[in-house]
Amino acid sequence: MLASIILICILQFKIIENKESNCGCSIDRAQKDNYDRKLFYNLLQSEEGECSTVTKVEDSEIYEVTNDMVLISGREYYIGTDDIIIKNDIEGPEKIVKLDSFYVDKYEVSNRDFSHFTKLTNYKTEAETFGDSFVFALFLNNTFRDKMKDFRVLQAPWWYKIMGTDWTHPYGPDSDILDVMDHPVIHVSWNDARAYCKWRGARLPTEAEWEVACRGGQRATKYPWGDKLFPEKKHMFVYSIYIILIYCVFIWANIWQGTFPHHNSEKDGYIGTNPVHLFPQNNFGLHNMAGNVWEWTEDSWSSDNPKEKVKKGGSYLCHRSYCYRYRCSARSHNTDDSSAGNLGFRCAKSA
Ligand SMILES: [Ca+2]
Ligand SMILES: [Ca+2]
Repeated sequence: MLASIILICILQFKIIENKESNCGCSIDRAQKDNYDRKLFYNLLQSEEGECSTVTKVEDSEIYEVTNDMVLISGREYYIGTDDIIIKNDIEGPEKIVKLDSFYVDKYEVSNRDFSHFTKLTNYKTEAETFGDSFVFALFLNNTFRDKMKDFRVLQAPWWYKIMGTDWTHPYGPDSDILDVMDHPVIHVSWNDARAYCKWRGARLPTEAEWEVACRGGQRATKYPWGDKLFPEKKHMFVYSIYIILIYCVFIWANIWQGTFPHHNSEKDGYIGTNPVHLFPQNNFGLHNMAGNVWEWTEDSWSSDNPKEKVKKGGSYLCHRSYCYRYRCSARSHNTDDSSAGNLGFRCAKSA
């Protein structure tokens, strides 16, 4: 029995091992008006070659699409919440929606799958076209961060607009994705995400579809797995004359632990993104609906501004103190051409 209990805990630990109020919620391309590209390049050149090496994915690598889709039956579902936490986000009230049957990706779209798309179509993302995207402060070295301080987002100074950042260079021009091919693709805009899904014969999920998928068939639960963030399970057994208790903590999602934005304790094992197949699946078999990366949906935030698109699920930068949005009913938005290091997507398809 002791061996069984230890095995349970080891398996849970393996899951963890293997496996933001603004957390990137307001950054958008509209801020490019204040962006001094000449200054950026002068600063970059003064780095004595640092951040100047461009590493690309080898052309010879051809990847298969590895995402699977899960069928969710059409019927009436509850979405939204009466337990509203962020009022300005219009999280509630709870309401009934009637959905037709649809498929949704089991995983967030990975770098591997997105690279398959770009190799076959020569698709160029908006971050590649604009020539920049937003990188979180902790992923820049101190010297470079200091030089780039004028390129911070005013309302969220932990975001830096860095030239040469795109999905293959997620942390600036000297970074690459060779070791993170199974992590979610980031620095992709709503338009990029739509193009990818269309290529696969799919589409982005509507907000209602995404939220139903997140809840895994449950009603009014905060998270894809229930109401408690990281549930504990107690195992008791008798060894010799002793009664021994072992506590195993179930970690379900990659969010921010510690004090945002300066200290991340990495209790869940990750300071940045995690591989798309890690952390437990919900009742529908879907991984990382909460946390890891925000996910684009098809819907506009409001009819007044159709360019603002709804994103769901929160990210590895979300902390309860600042961006308690890793809940199924939580929502935020960005313009359709925005990209950032914590924003990805998954596809859906009508059944
Ligand atoms: Ca984390
Ligand atoms: Ca996610």
